[in-house]
Amino acid sequence: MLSFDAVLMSDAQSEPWGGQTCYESNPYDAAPETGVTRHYNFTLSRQVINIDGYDNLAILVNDLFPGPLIEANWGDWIDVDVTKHLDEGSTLHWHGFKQTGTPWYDGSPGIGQCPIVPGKTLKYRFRAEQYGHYSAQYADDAVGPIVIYGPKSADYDHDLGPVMLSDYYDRPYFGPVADATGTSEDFDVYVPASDNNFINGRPSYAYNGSLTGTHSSACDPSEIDTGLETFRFKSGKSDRLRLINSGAAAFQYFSIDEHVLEVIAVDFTPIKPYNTTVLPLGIGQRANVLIHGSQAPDAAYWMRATVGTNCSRGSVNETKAMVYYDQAPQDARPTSQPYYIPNTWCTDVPLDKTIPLYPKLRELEVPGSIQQTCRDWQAYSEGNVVEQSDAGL
Ligand SMILES: [Cu+2]
Repeated sequence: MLSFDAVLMSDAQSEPWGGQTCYESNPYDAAPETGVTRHYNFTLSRQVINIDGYDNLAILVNDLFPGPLIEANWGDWIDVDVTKHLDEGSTLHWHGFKQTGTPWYDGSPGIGQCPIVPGKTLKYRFRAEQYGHYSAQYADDAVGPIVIYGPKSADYDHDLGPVMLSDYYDRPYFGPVADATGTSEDFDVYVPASDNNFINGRPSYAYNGSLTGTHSSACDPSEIDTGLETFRFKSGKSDRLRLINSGAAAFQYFSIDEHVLEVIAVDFTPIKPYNTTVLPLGIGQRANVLIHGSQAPDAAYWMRATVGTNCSRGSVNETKAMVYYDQAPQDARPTSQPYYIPNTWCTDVPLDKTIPLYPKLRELEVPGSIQQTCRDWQAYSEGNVVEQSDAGL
């Protein structure tokens, strides 16, 4: 079963961008005027969910975890009516969107907007200026995928949709956020320890029973057999996966045993395709990969999201999903072995591997590789205290 069956809205193939291509049109500022608005209704509420054996008072969008998929074509407008049934200050952030002309809808509380009033609705309205995929983010599990369809940069047979890799916390965000932004120099304090790791909101390790409260070290999670996220490949066909690190703190390495990943886009930029077996993704990063179904029709493999433990901490450092070819028996548990994962200091893919297809983007100056070293947001060495009732923008 796929978590996001709705991927590929019915008119995604109408290609309203006309003859524009990834090679000749700037993916940053050439969005077509489609005249189309995609409308969504989101309701935020706190509810107890139990995904991995622990009761967790989570914030959900429309009672779903992960939240619902948003889909649009490049150039469309997206309207989201967000109704908040929560007593705490909250907004929704649409990660990856430029918000040209609509900075107040970026969803940063105290900066771009005041928090939504409890019981009230705020209409966010912004344009799909770029194409690719993104996530709407909020701590405490209110997170969902966004897919914007645009000119194709590579041929493939099926779009399997979003694959969200995410750390998970069986406790409210207040504690981990306080630890991460505090003054401690202790790695075991300022790097919050996650309780689990998920692929599309599904664990492959769980705690035993229906537990509440603080984890004790005596209670270790163990591997489970049911409820794992599952993907179906076809022998001889190629599939597109839209990877998103939608987590709060954990650096992820994505891999599928015995399969090469052809990377065709990173974040919102189509690139010259390159091959790899293990793909690193920092928080909020996205990548489009093609899998060429090179294995036998009855084969099954593990897909893995492995946490980079040199910069992230957690009780579960690897989560698996199942990949079945079309004739593989559904009850067969894969026995494949992982690729070696170079657990270095959580660095990005070297920039000489990610060459944009649109030539002008190659001329931009880039500040070297990205490292997860930033702990809090500072301007001129001063911390920033946000006044929620007086948004700065
Ligand atoms: Cu963002």
